Amino acid sequence: MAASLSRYLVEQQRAKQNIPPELRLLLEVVARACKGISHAVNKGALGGVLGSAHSENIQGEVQKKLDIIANEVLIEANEWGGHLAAMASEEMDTIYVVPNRYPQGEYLLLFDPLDGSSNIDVNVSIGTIFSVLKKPESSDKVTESDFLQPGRAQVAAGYCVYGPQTTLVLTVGDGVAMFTLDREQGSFVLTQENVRIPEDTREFAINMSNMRHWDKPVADYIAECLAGSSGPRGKDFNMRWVASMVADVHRILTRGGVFMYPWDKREPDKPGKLRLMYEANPMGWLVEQAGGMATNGNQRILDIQPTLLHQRVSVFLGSKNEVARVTAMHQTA
Ligand code: AHM
Ligand code: MG
Repeated sequence: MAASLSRYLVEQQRAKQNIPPELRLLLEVVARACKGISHAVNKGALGGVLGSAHSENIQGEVQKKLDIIANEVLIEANEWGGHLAAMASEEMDTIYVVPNRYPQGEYLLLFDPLDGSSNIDVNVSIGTIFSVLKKPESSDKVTESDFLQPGRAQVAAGYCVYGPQTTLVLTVGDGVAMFTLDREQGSFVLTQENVRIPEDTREFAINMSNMRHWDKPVADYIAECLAGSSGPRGKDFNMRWVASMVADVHRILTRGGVFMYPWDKREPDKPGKLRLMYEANPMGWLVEQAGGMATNGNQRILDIQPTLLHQRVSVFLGSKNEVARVTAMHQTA
């Protein structure tokens, strides 16, 4: 019988000692919350969950009802177990410290409860992204600055994509594993281990409507790809853009590709659209764990020292040789 997520976590701990019981509990709770979110997403109009919540998050983005529901599901599932000290979310201005009535654990959980919000109402894949850090030992009372650790300090990261299948993708620093939700059993079943991203690809993902706002290295790189077999690359490229990072990254983990959300001139003061702590860091680590590469054009994403919880970042990730190429083009620019 295929292994459940629980069995995978227990066996990983037995073999590698990399998933202590509190972390296992945390990951099982996150998976359970994702099951609940998957259920709400699946109900759609029948559950009355579509449409706008008529509120804004700290990034000034209008929240959808499901953004808020997913955020609440994750908080309620995680606050009482004793495994967490605090949580942070795209949908909350500041950190959520575990209330006094519950014991405090040593982990910090960050998430984008429902990534790809513009796709919720149109029935296109969306997902939950999460990142797990250890609370610094020096810290007594947990504060926002405890979260400001570079991505390489993550102890677990993953996402759950709500698409034709609901798939949970996880790393604890020992490769990437995928678990498909078996709705009859109500459990996540291990369906792929040792996920590897091909080093080369003929597929890129970028929002082409922003072309006129790009910086030169990005414009040059895409021009090369578009020139196809008669251009400098000597091969034709295909393009995909789901507008849900989870779905784009899931495709890249499955068959390769390069995903880009670069800085552009629309908001010159911001380093990009995507958020470092709960989007780029977990995705960057998953991609690296699968043999790919993730940079902001200048440096490895996981080496960026965060200064703000909701900090933004440029993102280039996926098949190693393409990410290396577009990154090198930034350096020679
Ligand atoms: P969100 O977290 O508010 O949903 O925004 C992040 C999403 C990513 O999933 C996706 O890659 C990107 O925004 C799409 O942006 P755009 O609509 O500019 O193409
Ligand atoms: Mg997001």
